[in-house]
Amino acid sequence: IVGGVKSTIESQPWVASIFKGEAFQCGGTLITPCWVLTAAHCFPEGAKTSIHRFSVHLGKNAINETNLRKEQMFKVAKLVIHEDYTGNNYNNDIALLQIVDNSGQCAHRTHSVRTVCLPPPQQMLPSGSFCDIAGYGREKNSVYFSRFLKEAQVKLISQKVCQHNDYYGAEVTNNMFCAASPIWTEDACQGDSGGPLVCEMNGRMFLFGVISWGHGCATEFNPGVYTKVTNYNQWIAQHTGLPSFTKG
Ligand code: 4AZ
Repeated sequence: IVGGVKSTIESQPWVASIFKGEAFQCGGTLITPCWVLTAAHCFPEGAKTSIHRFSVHLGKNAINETNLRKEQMFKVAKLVIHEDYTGNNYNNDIALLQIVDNSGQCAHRTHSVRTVCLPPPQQMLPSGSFCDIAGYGREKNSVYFSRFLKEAQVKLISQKVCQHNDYYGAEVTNNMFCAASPIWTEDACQGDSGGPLVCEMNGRMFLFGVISWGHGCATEFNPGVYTKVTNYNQWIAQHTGLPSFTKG
């Protein structure tokens, strides 16, 4: 996350971190005790053959620190990459991980681990709404990843503006939306992908976006691009067994 502030996992308790072996790979979001939503592009070349190499950590404040009293760790029981994901333009950049711990359990709710709500199908907030992004990714266009979880506020940009030629034109499909800070100082960056964009609605936090891509980080006229979660209620329901409309 570029800009923003150091966060704590207690204020974004749905944030998951995905590791491949020892290497931090991507963010994710806990949507049910057994399922984490993330980005398809976190799993190049399918990765289906190597799911045993992945692990998912919940309740983590710092990427290179393990606090066993707070943290919950899982292996990946199942990886579902969207069947229409296209790597050349990141269309349908969404994937699900089914998590299970060594004793066969899913996540249990604590102060540092809890599920986020999913918004109803096709529900979209008006452009100009402020939402939060969170992750352990790069802090600027430098080589450094953040040691701690960070969060930042970004403003939703209308589809019309983001698909304008001054912005991303046709690179942004209707399965994506854009968000940026008004003065281009806060943004998601490399290492944040797969993580959440959450917005408050009626006093609850809802997952509207999966951090997906963008040209650079926090650069003028290059907003962050997010997978539009509300286009995938059916797909999520089908693979997780969640009812397709959850009241939250
Ligand atoms: C990435 O490489 C990435 N500024 C994620 C988000 C953004 C750029 C790059 C948005 O994972």
